[in-house]
Amino acid sequence: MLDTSTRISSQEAMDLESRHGAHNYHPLPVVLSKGEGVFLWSPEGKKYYDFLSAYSAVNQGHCHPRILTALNEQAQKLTLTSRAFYNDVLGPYEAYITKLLGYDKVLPMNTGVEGGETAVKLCRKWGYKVKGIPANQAKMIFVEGNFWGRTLGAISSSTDPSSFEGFGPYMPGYSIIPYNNLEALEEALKDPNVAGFMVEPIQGEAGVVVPDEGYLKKAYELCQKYNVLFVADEVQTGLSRTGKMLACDHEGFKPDILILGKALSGGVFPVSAVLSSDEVMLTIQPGEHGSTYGGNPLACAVAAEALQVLVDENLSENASRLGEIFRQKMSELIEKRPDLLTLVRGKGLLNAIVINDSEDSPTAWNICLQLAENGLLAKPTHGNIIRFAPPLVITEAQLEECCGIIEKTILEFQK
Ligand code: IF1
Repeated sequence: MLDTSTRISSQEAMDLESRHGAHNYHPLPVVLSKGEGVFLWSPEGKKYYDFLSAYSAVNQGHCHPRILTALNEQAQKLTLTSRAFYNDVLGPYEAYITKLLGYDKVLPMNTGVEGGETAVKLCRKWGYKVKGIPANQAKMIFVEGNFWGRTLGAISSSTDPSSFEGFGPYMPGYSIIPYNNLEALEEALKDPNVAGFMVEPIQGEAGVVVPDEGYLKKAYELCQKYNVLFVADEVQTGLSRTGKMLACDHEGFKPDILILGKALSGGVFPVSAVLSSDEVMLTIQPGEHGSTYGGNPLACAVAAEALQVLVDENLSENASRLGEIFRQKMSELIEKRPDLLTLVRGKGLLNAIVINDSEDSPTAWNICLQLAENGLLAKPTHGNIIRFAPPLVITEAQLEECCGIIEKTILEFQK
């Protein structure tokens, strides 16, 4: 067992990672040792507000007591059976989540990208067995700027060289069209071999790119018109983050296939889920898809509690209300530093500011370094964009304090 009783220093932690770990990340030089609610602490006790929320995986706040209790209680009983057998937690969880979100069935997986892969496989199976697409001819439509994970299936749809370069050859059967462009979508949908259209309601990694009001609903209606499955990747936008349980709820339609991850476990354990109708879900028969940990009792106990916390603590409403305040404050700040800031955009508590500098400038990174010094953690995405996404349990007073930290940092910042 790792001896964590004697806390190592931040420097020791970074040195150990550099020496013994793959270098597939470039983290901010911040080491974290404890998390609670909206707060994180370094080994030396420096306290931070978390404005990244592990990319929207801790919507419920770090180490939420109810979710930890669910984890600890189930962990004392049974953690994993594999799906070779039934267990007494998966069924109740499946009943709960399908009722809560209004779907016939759920296919439980572990990571967000496994959810995406599952959704693509469901589209293809449905395409062959229900739509009648000729064998191995099924197409998937994705949009420029998408990000749904790091598997070969996911990066094959990417338009970001840092995601796909050097990992070819790529998955065939993909069409990539512009985001937020209904004409391009309708043109692509005319191909009778298209099985599914996968899209993020708001593009997270691309820099919190919010499409035009009505784009999603009209895209869904076009998919219905051409008998194509609309797949919403709500791994990052889902679960109250944008001010509704699902980002698609803002436009009042239900995606044919819904992918959830991240905050589905409140940041406590990798849990993802794909939800859909019987017509779609039952195209996959026993033995045709799954995962060792998919639907394990521990994940189900944690996820059920994590979902209930969203509902009981009205986190969608909190995100919606405080998001308005945040964007208003940022707009006022932009007027004070138009040389540095261009705009703020987002929905609920998924927001970003665009820095008035080139994509490859160090400005956004340097601002984040200064924010960390001032006690607030955020990270740039795509060079000149800083995402701001605190846990949804943040109070108005805490948000005001954080806006003060961001304002102080921006007003003092010199390029
Ligand atoms: C990393 C990015 C965000 C996602 C959406 C599926 C997945 C993700 C919309 C896959 C994952 C994570 C991956 C994580 C950082 C983070 C991220 F910067 F990589 F792109 F949020 F924007 N759909 N996003 O955002 O879920 O398999 O990771 O559980 O370090 O790669 P996953």
